[in-house]
Amino acid sequence: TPWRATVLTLFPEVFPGPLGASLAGRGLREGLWRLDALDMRPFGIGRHRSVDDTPFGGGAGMVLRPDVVDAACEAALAEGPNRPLVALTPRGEPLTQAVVRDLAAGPGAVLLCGRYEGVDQRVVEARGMREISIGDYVLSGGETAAMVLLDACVRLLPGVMGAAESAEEESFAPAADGLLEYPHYTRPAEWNGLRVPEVLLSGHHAGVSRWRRAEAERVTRERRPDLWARRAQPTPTVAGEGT
Ligand code: 6GU
Repeated sequence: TPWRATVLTLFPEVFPGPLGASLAGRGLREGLWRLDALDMRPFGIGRHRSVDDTPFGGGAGMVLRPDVVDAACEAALAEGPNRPLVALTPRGEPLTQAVVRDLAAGPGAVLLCGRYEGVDQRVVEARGMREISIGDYVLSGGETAAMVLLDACVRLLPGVMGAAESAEEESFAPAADGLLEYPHYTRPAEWNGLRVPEVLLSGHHAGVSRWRRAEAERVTRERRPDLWARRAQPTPTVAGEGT
């Protein structure tokens, strides 16, 4: 049974969007994972199928009703039980590669896309939803955030990424020691008068490795002092131990 995502949304027509292309799209077509966009509108209340209402206490915008969201959750979990519920919201826990690895290792996820000013907090808590944000900026809705989260998860699933696109040594993978990636170059060796760094043309593998490590460290120090401070420390070794 493949990794299964159900997206709860008022805009089901935007899915799969970019997830239908490239490696994620091929994986979808090959049945390596599954994506269902579940329209919350049919769970709306009354003749107008209302899904939202004005916030208690006043303020701008509209809030998704807890009864509507709860019914949509119930329908999603009936189709694929034992999946974590995720609410995409700018007030959530930051999305990191550790969160992605955790979700990708499970059976899938049910993703609630907020719209308007947000979702009634009671259903978030009653359903034990994990609130997740994709960064410190404001999106008009959770759909694009759900796509980001799914892209990050799906590329870790067995068979989705080819050997050539190995997820092993890139930024944020454990093997990268929490550093940003070194820069990449391809042919031609000179373009518009700009040379590729000579060490990369040398065929000297140890030299290439040292240069890449130094570049990864430099760019991490310059752009991400937060990551640099928390980077993996070299493991102390004892003389004569190991190989
Ligand atoms: Cl998950 N949703 C919205 N609406 N805005 C965001 C976000 C999510 N993450 C960052 N900004």
